[in-house]
Amino acid sequence: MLIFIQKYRKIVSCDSNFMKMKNILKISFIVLMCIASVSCKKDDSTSTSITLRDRQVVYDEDILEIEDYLNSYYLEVDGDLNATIKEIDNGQTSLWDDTTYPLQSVTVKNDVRKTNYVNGGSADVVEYKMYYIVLNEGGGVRPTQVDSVFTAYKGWDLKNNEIFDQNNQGIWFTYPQTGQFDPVSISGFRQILYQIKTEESSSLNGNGTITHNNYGNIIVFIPSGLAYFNTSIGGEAYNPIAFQIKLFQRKENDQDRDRVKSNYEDLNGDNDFYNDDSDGDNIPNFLDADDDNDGIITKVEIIETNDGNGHITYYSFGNIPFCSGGSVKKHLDNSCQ
Ligand SMILES: [Ca+2]
Ligand SMILES: [Ca+2]
Ligand SMILES: [Ca+2]
Ligand SMILES: [Ca+2]
Repeated sequence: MLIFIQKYRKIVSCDSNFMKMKNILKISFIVLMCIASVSCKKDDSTSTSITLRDRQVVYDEDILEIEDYLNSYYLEVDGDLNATIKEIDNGQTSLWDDTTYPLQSVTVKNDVRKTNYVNGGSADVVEYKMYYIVLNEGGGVRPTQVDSVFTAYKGWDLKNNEIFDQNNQGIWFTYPQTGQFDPVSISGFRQILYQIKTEESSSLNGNGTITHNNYGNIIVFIPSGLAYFNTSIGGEAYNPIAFQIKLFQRKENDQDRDRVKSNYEDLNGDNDFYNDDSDGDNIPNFLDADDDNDGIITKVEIIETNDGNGHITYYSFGNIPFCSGGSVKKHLDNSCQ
């Protein structure tokens, strides 16, 4: 696995947009490798330069570095709300004290998973604080964790304040990863998008470019434990980083293809899609094609009409009926089909 990391480092030194894009795409693999074991390093002499460190200790350092940065740098934005952050040299107002674009924060857990099962979470117990600045909330919809999102972005490290990753056109990310090559963003990147909304509209220009209107635009400061941790992507290992993210579009998914959109399968509404498992079979509802484990797949249980000639309609989620005398929708109740 370490060989993969070493090769990968060479890849990200390339300068094409595609290769830059790879920086955040494959991070789920890398974080998993970080979590996996120090034993990964035994047979690879090139890995000895990076020691696997305790995540809480690293976070405690990272958050101090981030707060120092926020007090030492200030924000400039151009007419398109492209951000440039510079070191204070003449009394400018720090990011920490900026009232035009006020600093906010949210505390999250690392959502990288070892598997897509209910109990597949990583062993990372750190409560990560992420500071963020909303440049524009956006006029569209707020994405959920399991939607695909189309984003442009710019990433830079806080130690040198140098850009290491940029995509101006936009790229789709999908989480969780259900295919080996699905693009997945880092945990801190995807978890901040809930704070903004997608574009209000977009239009195709004559030259083939797309103009996005009133999209969500955010800057987030990410501890390394929610980013590249012990890899050297983004400068050095264990460095906190920042991203400016422009959220253009989202796409609702139906990961288990049961005709219930995944974003309706967070039954308790806590934005954690892995703790909703109606039948207790360890497969969360949004990945479970038979949510109540009664042997009839959900897609069949929610048929509204079927004329026998292949013309089938399905209930919208809100209209799926309950079983007689039941208290949950019938596809979640194994006492009836
Ligand atoms: Ca579904
Ligand atoms: Ca939930
Ligand atoms: Ca289940
Ligand atoms: Ca069923």
